Amino acid sequence: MSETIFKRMRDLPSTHLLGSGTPMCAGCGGLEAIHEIYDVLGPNTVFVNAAGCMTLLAVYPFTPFRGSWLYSAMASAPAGAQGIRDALDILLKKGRMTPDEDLQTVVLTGDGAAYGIGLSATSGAIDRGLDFLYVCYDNEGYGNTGQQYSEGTPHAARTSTSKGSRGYPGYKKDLFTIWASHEPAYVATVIGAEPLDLARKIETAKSMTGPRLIIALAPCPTGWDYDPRDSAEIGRLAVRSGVWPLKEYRDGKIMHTKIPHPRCPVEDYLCRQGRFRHLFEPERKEDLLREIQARVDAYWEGVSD
Ligand SMILES: Cc1ncc(C[n+]2csc(CCOP(=O)(O)OP(=O)(O)O)c2C)c(N)n1
Ligand code: SF4
Ligand SMILES: [Mg+2]
Repeated sequence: MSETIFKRMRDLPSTHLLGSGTPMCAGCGGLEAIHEIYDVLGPNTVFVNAAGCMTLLAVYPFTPFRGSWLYSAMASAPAGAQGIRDALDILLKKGRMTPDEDLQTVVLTGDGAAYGIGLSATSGAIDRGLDFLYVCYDNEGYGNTGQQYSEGTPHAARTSTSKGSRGYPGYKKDLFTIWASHEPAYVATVIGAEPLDLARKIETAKSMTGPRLIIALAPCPTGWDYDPRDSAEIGRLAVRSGVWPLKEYRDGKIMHTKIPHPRCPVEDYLCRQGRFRHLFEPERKEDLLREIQARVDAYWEGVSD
């Protein structure tokens, strides 16, 4: 890399992600969320990333971040974070690093790692009270390898491994509740299309210690099959339809941070995405549409705040 590019990188605002050359798809909702999250977290951050789309952000020895980046196997990012946190603590204890030089340890993975392959390592890290922030960008499938279904895939979505006329037969795992049941310091859902809600939650997480977990729904034009320009609108529809509740857990309580009222029909969200086209063509699958709507309605009936 030339001296000029280095200079240009040095002169950019220090909290800004250096994203101009990233090889991500246009309209990537995961990247949008990470941009916004990094703007709040700032440069004193070390990322521990499990294999997935965001791994492409780092091309050794460069990353678009000011801080450091450790690449790990899909199952082990929280274990990597433990090693980093321990090393930082030793340096602090020995006086080889001042407290203001300390780094936030941030795990960054997709849903495949967070909901499935890496869940055991996450559970262990929360149990040990590891001081870390886990950011999951949830594009509801194994995006980097061609959008196979993951445990984050919603019911009836078509994926490259659920191509039948009724899509994925399973149901999206409730990762928020699984994490909250471990009683960590903080858990929140966010989406890049609601940047103020996201920024407030990252500020909250940044001000805390202990295990803190963020799940960002990540509209994915490539895996969800829609025009990249629609990403923000699809994100807003996920919230307005009630499909993606914005909420947080702290001190044993769950609070919704945005209650969509009135909720728009879930269909408004589904019909914008090719992965649900088979619910509308060649004929409407009324039973599936009714079931998906009924599940969302049942969720919100149980919400009192
Ligand atoms: C144990 C293991 N199995 C499979 C892979 C191949 N692989 C690399 S990235 C990826 C997809 C990960 O999905 P997710 O965590 O949702 O991230 P995304 O690709 O959607 O960003 C897979 C299966 C791997 N690296 N390790
Ligand atoms: S496949 Fe989806 S999540 Fe991955 S880079 Fe492309 S838009 Fe982003
Ligand atoms: Mg994924």
